[in-house]
Amino acid sequence: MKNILITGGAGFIGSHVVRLFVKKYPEYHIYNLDKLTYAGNLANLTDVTGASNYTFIKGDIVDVDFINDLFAEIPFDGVIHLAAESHVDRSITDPMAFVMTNVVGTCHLLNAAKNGWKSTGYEGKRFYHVSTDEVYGELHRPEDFFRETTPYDPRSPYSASKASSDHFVRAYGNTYQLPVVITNCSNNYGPNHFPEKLLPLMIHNILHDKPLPVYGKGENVRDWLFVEDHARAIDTVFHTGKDGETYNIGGFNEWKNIDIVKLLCTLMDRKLGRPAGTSEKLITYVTDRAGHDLRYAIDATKIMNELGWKPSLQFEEGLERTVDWFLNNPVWLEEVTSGNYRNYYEEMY
Ligand code: NAD
Ligand code: TDX
Repeated sequence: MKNILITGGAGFIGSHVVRLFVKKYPEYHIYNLDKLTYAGNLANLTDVTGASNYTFIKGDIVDVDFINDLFAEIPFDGVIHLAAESHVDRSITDPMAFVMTNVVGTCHLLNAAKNGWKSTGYEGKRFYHVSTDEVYGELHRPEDFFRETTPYDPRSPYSASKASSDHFVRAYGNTYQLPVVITNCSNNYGPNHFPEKLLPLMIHNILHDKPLPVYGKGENVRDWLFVEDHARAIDTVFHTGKDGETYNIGGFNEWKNIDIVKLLCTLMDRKLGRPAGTSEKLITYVTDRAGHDLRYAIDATKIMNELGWKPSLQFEEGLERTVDWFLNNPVWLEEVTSGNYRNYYEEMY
């Protein structure tokens, strides 16, 4: 039995990774460590909660004593680190929370793994850091893509904190030979996406006939990947990626924000049986995000060629599955948008 620590497993992407690993690997014991911030939700994991190879641990990666005690208590064979503050807009209003969790928290985990694995040696161990394409900055020319060799140029407090954590992970690999691997992925979408992010926020607002706030002119471009495809990529890299390597993950699926919102409006009208054009009327252009990156686009050739991963879903199918999930889970959506979410929304929009 191998003990695998997944951090941030109650969040959007982490919950899909936990589910995949608990179900696919009965020979692993999966420990899900999560602080349960506003973004962490155990309702994302009801189908695995009772599994015999799954344990949830509530805790904060910034709490160094807690992390060291945990590594002393449980001999982890692998760490898949997803816990983070993940929303760019929140990083603009409260950057220090991002420094603490994304930078300091990551370093606590690196130290605990380094020290904990010292006695047994690094053979068979792996520290996998899940990161983002935003560390590479923004693109301007259509022919340009982010590659693993693209220099870092983070431009928001969020991306600066993730870039910093990436640097620390690589530094521990180089200095202490810690067996690390990093992936940088583009925008995910799918079930359990927290409705502060573009697509679930728009779905929620369409359902409530509220304005659809498009930042600036809606010209910014993102590359979208279905969250289960990201979870599969994490599985692939965790098991077959090479120590010290970086792999970019993306969907080869670029959309201007205004175009993706309009596509979503059309789909929602069809699903809700409303006349065509109803949802689009809710689109409202609002003040742009400060320092808003223009375009992200990942070249995922390396992971495709070297590890054989590729996206499995066409975007239209993934979007439809996403919308169906939100329509079939109104209680989940209602619960996460009550309480503090309302205060956040009122301050933001
Ligand atoms: P999320 O915000 O939905 O989930 C983050 C999880 O981390 C939550 O469950 C939260 O409770 C937990 N957490 C936060 N601070 C913690 C702390 N101090 N200690 C322990 N747990 C803590 O985020 P997500 O969208 O699922 O992203 C997961 C990871 O993937 C992040 O590292 C993010 O940078 C990266 N990523 C996200 C995307 C995307 O499109 N969402 C794309 C590429 C990379
Ligand atoms: O209300 C909105 N209106 C709007 O126009 C929101 C919430 C967003 N936007 C725009 C900003 C971006 O150009 O839509 C685009 C997507 O925004 P987000 O969903 O906030 O994602 P983004 O900022 O691109 O970052 C996401 O992808 C990379 C995740 O939040 C990060 O965690 C991940 O690393």
